[in-house]
Amino acid sequence: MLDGAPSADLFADDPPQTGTARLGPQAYVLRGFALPWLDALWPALQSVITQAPFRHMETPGGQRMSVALTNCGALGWVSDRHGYRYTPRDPDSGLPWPALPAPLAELAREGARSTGFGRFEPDACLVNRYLPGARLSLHQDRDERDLSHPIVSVSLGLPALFIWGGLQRADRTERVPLLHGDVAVWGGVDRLRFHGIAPLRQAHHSLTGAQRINVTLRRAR
Ligand code: MD3
Ligand code: FE
Repeated sequence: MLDGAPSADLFADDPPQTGTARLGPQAYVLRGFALPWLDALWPALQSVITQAPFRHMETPGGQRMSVALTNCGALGWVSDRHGYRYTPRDPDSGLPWPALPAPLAELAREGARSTGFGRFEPDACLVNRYLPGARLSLHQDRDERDLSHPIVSVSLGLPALFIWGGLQRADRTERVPLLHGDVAVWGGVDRLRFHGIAPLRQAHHSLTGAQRINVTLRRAR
């Protein structure tokens, strides 16, 4: 097997998993939690992607990201030569980001509530698209103003291997599959964990085709 590639026993159209995996004291993966929202969520996401198409951003170091992204909600995460930040407008169109779809906000609130984080009102929603081979290198999410808010993420389509590390870049990492419909919620002592996504394996998913979509809902300010 290729180093860093997801193990061969992850199949795109496997039946949904259930239950909760606890990655840390305040980090959870709710298996299949998004599935009841899919009928509302998938068309809403298509509308967002039509209004603000996926694009590859450049890192401050000048590298093109293999993950393509877009945003919805009041604020969107962007990266360019000047750094990472949240902006109220799509830099490609000059327009405000599309509105945050109600079912996504509801899913985020329910995910945070059911893992003990209490009230959560996201104002930023980053949508990542992985095609086969795309990856996200080890990083921390620290561009949000108040790091006491949790983050809720929704995985759709092809399975990915999530790389879960510690509070230091050099800490040992674990690999955790993230499957279609899984919702991850993390905050508190786990908010600044280093994490990433291993290169996506080529496969087909009945809803998304040959791609994985990950949506992260955040409170950016
Ligand atoms: C982080 N996205 O957009 S979210 C990102 O699948 C990002 O696209 C990844 O990292 C993606 O910044 C991963 C899933 C996740 C789950 C649990 C975590 C991220 C986590 C626990 C701690 C820190
Ligand atoms: Fe991240």
